[in-house]
Amino acid sequence: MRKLLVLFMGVAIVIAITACGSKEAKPAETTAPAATTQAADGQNVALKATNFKFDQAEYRVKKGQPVTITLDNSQGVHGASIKEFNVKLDNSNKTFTFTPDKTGSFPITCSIMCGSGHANMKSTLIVE
Ligand SMILES: [Cu+2]
Repeated sequence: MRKLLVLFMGVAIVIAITACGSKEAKPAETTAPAATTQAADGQNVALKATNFKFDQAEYRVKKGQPVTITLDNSQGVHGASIKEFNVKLDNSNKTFTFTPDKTGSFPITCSIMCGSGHANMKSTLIVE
């Protein structure tokens, strides 16, 4: 009876090791091309957020070229949203790359209820 138990445990250990092994082989997915490679021939917009504003009233980019937009919360906890281009940034998702396919002025708003100045926390993305 004892031998059977030892054998069973041995099998369990082997299964555990092979299961772990297959997990470790995976992280290749996370090493997808970094945003910096796209930034080389693209445009960068850095939104610096404080209580209760973004550091610029407007940010200008060009149509048809990739834009990497980044949120930097230097004071408080804010989010940034540009509905037109499905941009939704916050502390757990600080950067996003998209290619604006139209020109115009698009509102950038704070997407997190951050306090008394939240409603006034607005800026504009201008696509030229
Ligand atoms: Cu807010």
